[in-house]
Formats: sequence, C-alpha cells, structure tokens
Amino acid sequence: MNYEQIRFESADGIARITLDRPDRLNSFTDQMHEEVRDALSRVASDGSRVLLLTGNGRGFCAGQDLSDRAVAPGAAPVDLGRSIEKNYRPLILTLRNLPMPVVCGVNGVAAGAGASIALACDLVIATRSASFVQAFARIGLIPDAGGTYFLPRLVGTARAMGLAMLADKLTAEDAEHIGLIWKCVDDEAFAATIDALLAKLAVAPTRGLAAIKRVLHASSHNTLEAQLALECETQRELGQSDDYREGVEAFLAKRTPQFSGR
Ligand code: T3D
Repeated sequence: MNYEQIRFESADGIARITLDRPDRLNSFTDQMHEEVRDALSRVASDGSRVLLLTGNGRGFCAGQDLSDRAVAPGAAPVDLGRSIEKNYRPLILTLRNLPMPVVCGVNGVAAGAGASIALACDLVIATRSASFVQAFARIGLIPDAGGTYFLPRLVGTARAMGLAMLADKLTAEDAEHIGLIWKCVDDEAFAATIDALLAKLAVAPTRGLAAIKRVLHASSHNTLEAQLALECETQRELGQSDDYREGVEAFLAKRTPQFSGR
C-alpha cells in the first residue's frame, strides 16, 4: 500500500509510524486509519522489536478529523459507533496486543482520540511544549478509543473526571507529574531521547518485554491470586527462552548480553 497520510519506516528492529497531516494536527480520517492498519500489520511480521508512533509538525494527533463529519443541523445523525467499531477499537487493541514495546513520541498537542491513542501505548514520552486535551466533552462526547479505561487507571477517578469533564489543556509536565505519561523532555532533547530509547529497546529481550506488557495489563482486572498464577506461568515460559539463557550466561561471564528477542 502507498502511504499518503502517514510515513512508515522499518530498519534494524525499529519500526516508526509518523502521522502525517500536519495542517490538520494529524487528525484521523478513514484513509489514515487504513494506512495505520496496514503499517501495523507489517510491524507484526517484519521482525520489528519496538514500534514508535509519533506525529509530524506541531501536533501529535487531534483525534477524529471533525471536518469528515456531516453534522449540520437537520442532517441525518452520524453513527459514531460505526466509526469506533471499524477504526478506533481495532487500533487500540492492536497497539495493546503487539508483542513488543510501543513507544509514543508525543511531539505536540494530543487531543480527543489522539490523547487516548497515546495512552494506549506502553511508554509515552512528550516534548515539554506538548499537551493533552480530553476534547470530547467540548463536543458532547465521552472519551473514547479507550479513554474511559486508561484515564482512571493511570491517574485515578477524581483526576480522570476532572480531565474528562473540563476538557482543559494539561501540560506535558503536569501529565508526567500526575503519572499520565512516562516522561516529558525538553523539545531540543526529544529526538535524541527517542532514538536512544528505541535503540535500547531494539536489542532488549523482546519476548520478556512483551510478557511484562501482557502481565502488567492483566493486573488491572486480576485478583492477586490470579496474578500470582499468571506470573508463575509466564516465568515458567520465559525460563525456556534463549534470552533468559543468554542473560544469565552474560551476567556470570561479566559480558554484555546479545539478546535475540527469542
Ligand atoms: O467521530 C468519530 O469517528 C468518533 C470518534 C471520535 C474520536 C474523537 O477524537 S472526538 C474529538 C475530536 N477532536 C477534537 O475535538 C479536537 C479538535 N481540535 C482542537 O480542539 C484544537 O485544534 C486543539 C486543542 C487540538 C489544538 O488547538 P490549537 O489552537 O493549537 O490549534 P487549532 O488552530 O485549533 O488547529 C490547527 C488547525 O488544525 C486548524 O485548521 P485551520 O484553521 O488552520 O485551517 C484546525 O481546524 C485543525 N484541526 C485541529 N483539530 C482538528 C482539526 N481539523 C479537523 N479535525 C480536528 N480534530
């Protein structure tokens, strides 16, 4: 597929998807969804060991492209459920289920479903000038694309309620302070920080990282007993991996491990 609204690169175990409609703050159209879907299916099978999702220009993503919607007074109502079912739900589930770390590089404002998509990723790094806006309430909607799931789990119900109902801009610094994201870094350091992180993750024990992702996410709905059982089962499985053997051998030999990701 030829991409017109995103850019996709994959090399040395690192895949990068860049949303590329800067004049519309990278808001999502049907076409962009299709292109991202296609790129994600390539990431799943091209040997990538880490994925970066980021945006081009001064925004990360402003959610759904609202100019795509015919919502003039008197017009037939739009079925937003259809758009969510077709586009946003599979996107969020794919990001969550990819067996590798997904890094979100929030290069600017993340609004509406754009904010939810960022929160669906595993490590969110934002520029200091970036911001997060739960813009949904401004147009009479609820946080979708997983927003109502991620927000209370990341920052608690009180903060989730305030962010969702007031729809105020949250600075990247405040997002880091309240635990909504992993880190915010100076704008000038953003590209280098992301590159270093991707390089580190691309040679890490990928199978182990995928398991960390799966098991940590499972903890949000498991009992302690079920979680302990899952840890036991997962550790048993990882104990059979090449990377575990290599990690232990390298530790004992006092050398740097060479993880294959298997
Ligand atoms: O609909 C469905 O399919 C269901 C799913 C819904 C999921 C959703 O995401 S609903 C929420 C949709 N998103 C929003 O409501 C956010 C709308 N945008 C904003 O509130 C603001 O643009 C921002 C807070 C993100 C940034 O503000 P600011 O002042 O930095 O930029 P701006 O001037 O508003 O935007 C720059 C341009 O991008 C501007 O176009 P112009 O005037 O230069 O020609 C603006 O219209 C355009 N733009 C920004 N967001 C969108 C957009 N165009 C279309 N759709 C957008 N979402």
